[in-house]
Amino acid sequence: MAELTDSYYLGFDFSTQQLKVIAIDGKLQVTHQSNVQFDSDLPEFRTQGGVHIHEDRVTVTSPVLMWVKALDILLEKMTSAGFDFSRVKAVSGSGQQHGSVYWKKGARKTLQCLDPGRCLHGLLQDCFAVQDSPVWMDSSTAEHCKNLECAVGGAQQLTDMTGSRAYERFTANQIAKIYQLQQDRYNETERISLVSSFAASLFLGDYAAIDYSDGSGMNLMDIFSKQWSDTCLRATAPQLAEKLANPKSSTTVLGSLSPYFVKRYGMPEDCKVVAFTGDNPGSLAGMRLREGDIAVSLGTSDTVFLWIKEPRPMVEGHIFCNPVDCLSYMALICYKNGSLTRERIRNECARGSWEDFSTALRSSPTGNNGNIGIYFDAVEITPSAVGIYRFDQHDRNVSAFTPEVEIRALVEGQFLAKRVHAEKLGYRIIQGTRVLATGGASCNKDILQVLSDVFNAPVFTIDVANSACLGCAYRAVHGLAAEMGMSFAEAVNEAPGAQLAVRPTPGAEKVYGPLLKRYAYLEEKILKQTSP
Ligand code: XUL
Repeated sequence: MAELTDSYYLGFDFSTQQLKVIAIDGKLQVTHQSNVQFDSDLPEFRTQGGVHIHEDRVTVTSPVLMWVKALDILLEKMTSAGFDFSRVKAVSGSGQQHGSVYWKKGARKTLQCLDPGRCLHGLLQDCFAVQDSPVWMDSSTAEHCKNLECAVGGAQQLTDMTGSRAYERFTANQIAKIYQLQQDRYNETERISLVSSFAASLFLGDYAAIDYSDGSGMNLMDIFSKQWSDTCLRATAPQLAEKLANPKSSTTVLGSLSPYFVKRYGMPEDCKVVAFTGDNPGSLAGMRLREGDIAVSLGTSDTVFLWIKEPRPMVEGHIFCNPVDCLSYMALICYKNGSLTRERIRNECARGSWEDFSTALRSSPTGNNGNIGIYFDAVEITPSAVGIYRFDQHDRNVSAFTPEVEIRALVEGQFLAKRVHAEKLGYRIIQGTRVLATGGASCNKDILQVLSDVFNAPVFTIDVANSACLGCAYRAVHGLAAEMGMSFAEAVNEAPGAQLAVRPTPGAEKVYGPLLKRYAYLEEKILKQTSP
């Protein structure tokens, strides 16, 4: 027992606006947390929200040295707070997905012999060929996306192989842009890292491999063979395979910690570095999603995370390799019309009151007497469409619903869409499936009841503040356990669980079965009518 509470595991999260750390002990209890805010703690880099939005409005970058300096500050803060580094058994972490870091020729040597008397920021000043790293908010690479899709035979072909069609923020397209516009910098580059593998490299004192899960967000990796696709590499930039090196499983122990941290912070020599991954994969670990589970985050935008065994990549949505089980996959689906649309309908149909909104849900029948509504106030991501569409039980267009019908149509429509899209990607509800709900609207039981009824599964709520960071502390624990053959679920079994919120209403399945089919049909119909 003493061994369990005596050991610490660290999870770092290099996110867009801040660097965070969570320490847990061997009983998976959080013992320490800290963070560094880029804008306020590092004002010299003049970022807003951790990024620089360039004059063209579409180029978005972050200074790579800001991330390095943030790590110096965070570790100093932990020292001042009395954190006992000597007990740390393993570290892991996550980074905002898709962003890329360009290490200059010779940087590997520098990483391998860091002087513990100096800060990382000073030591790594000259290690980057590109100072301003492109990040996920960048949308300047439309032309490179077209080229990449063309090179592999189209959007669906690229999706079939890499799990996603070409996206502007995805790393291949960012690398292609750097090669095209800054060829000298590209040629000076010895290694290209993702934000996650860059951060792991700092701890390892050597270049860290890109992990399969974050590597799936690049439009470069074949998610089935887990190797770089030659066609994608060639279409992106020359000599790319050697600049990326081979990806590795997300649960890999990459090696022992760099002597720099042993000497400077008193961390143990045998402390291990477990592969870092993307923040969304990190969150899946933090939520402890299991096979058959679905997590629904109901925020400004709605996001769905799925655990999938046999994925069917579609041009809408992303399939990534699963960060905690290398035989599985995870899918991510993003919706733009989330809370803002729910608030608009609440304002228009429930006098701005969530209570009245809930009353309307409780007093209207499951299945809304066959009425279906599709509400895309802003151009939706999944699917790409805009406008408000209402249908009666015979699929006839209607121009308005009563307020009560409108409220239920919105909530049912949003959840029917999520189930239809999830199943298109290969998701299946199985015995024991849980729906994990998070985000603002997850505190409304009447909304959760509809969610539970549409998925015919119990809904649990979880606190996901810092889920990526916590998930990576769990992954640090699992990295060591995996070497002894233990699964992630077994390794983190003792962690605090999710709270049961609601169970499906008996009979709901019968009502929603036909509605799911109709929703899929009606969405297709809208897309056909509105596509140019
Ligand atoms: C996912 C994505 C964002 C970033 C944010 O595809 O682009 O969620 O990972 O950190």
